[in-house]
Amino acid sequence: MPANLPIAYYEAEKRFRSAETPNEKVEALEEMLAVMPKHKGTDRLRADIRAKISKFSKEALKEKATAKKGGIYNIPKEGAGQVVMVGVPNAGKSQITSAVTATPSEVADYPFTTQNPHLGMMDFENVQIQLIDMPPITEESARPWFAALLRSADSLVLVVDLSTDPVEQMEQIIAKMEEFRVGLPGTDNRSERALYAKRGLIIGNKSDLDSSGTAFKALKDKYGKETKVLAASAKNGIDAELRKEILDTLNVIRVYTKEPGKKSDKNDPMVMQKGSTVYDAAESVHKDFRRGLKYALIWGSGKFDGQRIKRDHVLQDGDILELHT
Ligand SMILES: Nc1nc2c(ncn2[C@@H]2O[C@H](COP(=O)(O)OP(=O)(O)OP(=O)(O)O)[C@@H](O)[C@H]2O)c(=O)[nH]1
Ligand SMILES: [Mg+2]
Repeated sequence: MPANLPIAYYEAEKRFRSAETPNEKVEALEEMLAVMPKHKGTDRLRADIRAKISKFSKEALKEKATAKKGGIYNIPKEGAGQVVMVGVPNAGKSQITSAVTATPSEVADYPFTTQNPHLGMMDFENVQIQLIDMPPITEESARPWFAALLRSADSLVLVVDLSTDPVEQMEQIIAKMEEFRVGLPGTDNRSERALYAKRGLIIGNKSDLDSSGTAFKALKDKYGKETKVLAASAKNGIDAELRKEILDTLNVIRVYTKEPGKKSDKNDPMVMQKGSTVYDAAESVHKDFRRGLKYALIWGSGKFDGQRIKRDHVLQDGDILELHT
């Protein structure tokens, strides 16, 4: 590194390193070039920077083309929440998505099978959850919208392949997520950069190939303290327990209403944020009910079935309410 570079150079270089898009990188590089003294000692460095500018300009163009083609910076949310599948190539993201939704996503034994986000709805006991199967997080051309989708997701499901060093895959995923400034609890030791803290879950997939469970244990030991780590085999099917865990990443509860003297309709849950009260439930039924609510009876988290409860009572998953207005 040649000596006597001005401070402005180092500042631009710092911006280059933290730039998130090729365009930002090109801008920073151009500035580095502009402020650099021109003499023999900087010849090589200047050539180097020019090469980088050319590389990132091409990338920027490619991103623009992909973005135009896909135009997928924002996918409207549906159902109880939006869950994004994240992983390196071939981990089984599409296989899992296909196993739990009615819209199969292309699965293949070669990497980079999935090129665009693929949407599906997962049903768990009549709650609909939107799953987005993504291209591998390492796919550079997906960059411009990848970050946007991770940031706007309600939760993330990280999928790793237990048959090929899952901890190493996690490290790759985390490094990429950090570039996008997205993090899960316990997966990020440089957490000050993880400005978009997400809820989520880690699935060690292909458990059918991890016969002794050593890969899973290593994964769980390293990442299981703050984020749930579960084993699965998408090939053999995803069970209800795992679907419930995916629902739980959304931090929601299911609440049912009933009419006096009748049974509740279990096919028609209200999905509410954890911590919601009887008031909130009344409002979900009808906006005027919040004010009009006189009293409520509860089956579930009360002391006994049919207990008359306070209107600020915090609801639990599965509660049944009889609202009186
Ligand atoms: N043995 C086994 N193979 C699996 C399992 N899940 C997926 N596979 C296989 O792994 C390969 C990759 O699966 P995909 O679902 O396409 O992987 P992906 O993560 O979507 O891959 P990309 O779209 O390239 O990122 C396919 O050959 C699948 O059949 C599993 O639970 N067990
Ligand atoms: Mg795929």
